[in-house]
Amino acid sequence: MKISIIGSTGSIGKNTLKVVEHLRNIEIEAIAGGRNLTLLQEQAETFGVPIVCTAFPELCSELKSITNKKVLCGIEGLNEIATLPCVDKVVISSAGASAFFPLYNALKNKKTVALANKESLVAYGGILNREIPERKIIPVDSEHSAVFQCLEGKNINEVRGIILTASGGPFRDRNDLSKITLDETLAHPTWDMGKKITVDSATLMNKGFEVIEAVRLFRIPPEKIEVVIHPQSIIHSMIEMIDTSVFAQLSYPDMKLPIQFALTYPKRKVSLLKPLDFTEIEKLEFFTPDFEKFPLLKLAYKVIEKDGNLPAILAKADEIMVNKFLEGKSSFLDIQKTVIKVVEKAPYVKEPSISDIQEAEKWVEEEIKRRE
Ligand code: MN3
Repeated sequence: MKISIIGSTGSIGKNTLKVVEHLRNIEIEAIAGGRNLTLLQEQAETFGVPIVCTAFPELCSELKSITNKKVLCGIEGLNEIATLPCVDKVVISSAGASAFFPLYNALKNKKTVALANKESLVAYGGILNREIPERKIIPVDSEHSAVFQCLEGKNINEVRGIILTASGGPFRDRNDLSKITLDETLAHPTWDMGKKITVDSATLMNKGFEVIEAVRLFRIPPEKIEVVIHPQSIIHSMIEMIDTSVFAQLSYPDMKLPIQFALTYPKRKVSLLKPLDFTEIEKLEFFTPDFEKFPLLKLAYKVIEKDGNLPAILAKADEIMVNKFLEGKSSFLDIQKTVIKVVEKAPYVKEPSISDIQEAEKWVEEEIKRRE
């Protein structure tokens, strides 16, 4: 099988390469990254990848100067990598809503996409479902991979609901969130992830996005999706059938498993994970999320209920505020305060086009600047 990877230098991208190395039967035709050109070049050498691409056009000549591979650049480069005729599967693991165009083009060209990027589904998932109803997306996000695996062989009409699990983040047991520092936030307990998603896990915004992702991926209404806090992160999500039977997918928390399943699907292969030892785990706990303390989760439900351009507005507002928090320019609580206000004030479009979504994102940028 031949694949291309958009976002090979990020956290999921690096794990994808480990899985490719382990599986042995996959050829990588192209990889794309951002600013880490040295790593991109090293990856291309190690895996014998003929085409490399940086998402930043201004880095094009620098990339050309350090590699003898074919070099592509910018959004055109990403789109080309997403639609290479010889490629069967495209892994999209870059961050941010800019992954949308490669995703859209890959699906239009009937590629199967192993998707780890959330923002593109949250912001543009409604458009994808409307315009490319037959789209083939295999989720890489661990919760959605779990649901996808549980749904195999089931009739969606016999599913009563989806139960998404959440680790609860580092502040689950903290009452006062006003003095939280960046360092505390980035010390996430169970999963090893990028910075943006680590902050989103601490605010539970990540779980809110995942509710929206589930609505998009499985075409199921939000009221059928429940979030349960499960600190051990062993159950990665569940589905409940109309007869009350519940199916769950369990493993140690390691992104290499959902990545591998997305690559080998519909087959399974021996993985790099060690088998679950239930006596070592001892206990699996479950709690109701605190919607008052983490209002962004509640907001995500409201937003997907109304849908339209609101999920895109939510995602953009959160992206900007999390970046400000990472740069030390705003507090932890500012993230939720500002995001809530921006979403409340947003001009609502019920059935947005691609340009409506882009306009909404621009509006968010300007609105947050006005508030500074
Ligand atoms: Mn997840």
